[in-house]
Amino acid sequence: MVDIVKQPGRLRPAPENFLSDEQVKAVGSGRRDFLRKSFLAAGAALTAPLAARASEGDANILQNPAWTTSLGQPVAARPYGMPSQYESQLLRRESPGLARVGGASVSFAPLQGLFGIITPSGLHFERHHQGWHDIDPSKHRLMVNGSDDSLLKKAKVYTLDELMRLPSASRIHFIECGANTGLEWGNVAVPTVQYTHGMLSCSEFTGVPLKYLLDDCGVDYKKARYVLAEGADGSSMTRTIPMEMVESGEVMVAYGQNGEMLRPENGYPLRLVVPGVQGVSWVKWLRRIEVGDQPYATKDEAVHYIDLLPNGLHRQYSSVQEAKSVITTPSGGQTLLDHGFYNVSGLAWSGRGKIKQVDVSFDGGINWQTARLEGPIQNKALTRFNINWVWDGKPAILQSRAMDETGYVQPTYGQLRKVRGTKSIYHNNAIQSWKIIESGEVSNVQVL
Ligand SMILES: Nc1nc2c(c(=O)[nH]1)N[C@H]1C(S)=C(S)[C@@H](COP(=O)(O)O)O[C@H]1N2
Ligand SMILES: [Mo]
Repeated sequence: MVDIVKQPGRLRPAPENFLSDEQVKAVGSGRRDFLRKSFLAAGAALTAPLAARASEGDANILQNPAWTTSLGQPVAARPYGMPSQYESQLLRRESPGLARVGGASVSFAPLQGLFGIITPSGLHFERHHQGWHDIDPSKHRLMVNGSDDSLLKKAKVYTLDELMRLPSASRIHFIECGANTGLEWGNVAVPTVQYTHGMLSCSEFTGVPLKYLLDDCGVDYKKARYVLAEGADGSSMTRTIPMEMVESGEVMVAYGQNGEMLRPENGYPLRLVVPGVQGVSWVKWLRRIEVGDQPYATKDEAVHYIDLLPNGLHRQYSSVQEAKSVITTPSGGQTLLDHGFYNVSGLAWSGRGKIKQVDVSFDGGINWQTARLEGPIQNKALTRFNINWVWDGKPAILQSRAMDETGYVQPTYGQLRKVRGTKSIYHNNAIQSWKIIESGEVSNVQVL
């Protein structure tokens, strides 16, 4: 066992782990030199000898700060709780240059600052094709109909109150945009895990299994093999979902997220939850479900969310997110301040079920060690892994490799590109590498 007390490692703490607005702009314009310089400047301030820093710590414990001798704030000061003011840099951030219009944009979750598997609702990533709305739930309706009347007995329109009276289920699932890590297909594009993997979140969702509503409308499952989900926003977001997924009971019409109603940015008051499937199918502000006898090939299925293969053909309806993982601590943009012990931590997930094993390499994929998985391990949910590491101060390359319960193993960039080429945008699940140099700086690199 590693002696943690004798070999304490330290990461540069938040908020310095996060990019300033200037740094974000510099990244957007491709100016990597700006980043490097500012991290070096910040590093210089931290070179005080260890002993000096330790005695500072000792002195602090002898002090009597104001909060030990004064009255605190009243319980009613915050009817809705907020994070500490000292955590104000932990924010979802937009990707400059990725979308020109604020409404049709993406914000990335700050994975480098999150623990466990649940994404706080206020830090859930966002992807809107036409901006978000705060819809009055009393005016919102969900219609279930057929593309042809013979596919069901009776089309129905539900109010939110009606839906909330029906038998409900609560389940923890990840949602990942199909374009997550999309910028990295060709080469290293962005510096931090927030931007490489931050179109990923995990919540406990509560709602009605869609199967229940289809049964209620008397759907003929022999003929109706697909459903089309439609959102109420201006993006005409529509996605085909195969009926087997609905029949499994996993697809939900959700109104709850992490114990409260969905946030407006995430589809309040109703969103479809399609476990394991790419985010675009999780239609927000859900207003209509149509059952049909064939896939719909809508604009978001025929033009977008397809994968260009090396032979010039496109993959379509490639919707299940294959096993993937990433080390979140330490990760790009962070700095290791000391040699010694570190808890290396990350996330693994698979759209095909549970995570079975995560292996971690500290030498760019030559040797692998099995990480600890934090249980209970759930179906199609993020799984937190941790592994002990003692940094000896030499350059290292950290990688994680997930395996799911089907036996599928997350590929290297070399393996993935052999099959998929480099021209895709979507569905990049390659092994991520973080390089650590002698100064302790961590950066994004690609290892084939
Ligand atoms: N109605 C509607 N649903 C939508 C979208 C949208 O723009 N409109 N964006 C989709 C995409 S591409 C993704 S990745 C997820 C993002 O969900 P989130 O914003 O809750 O993270 O919602 C999906 N559902
Ligand atoms: Mo997406």
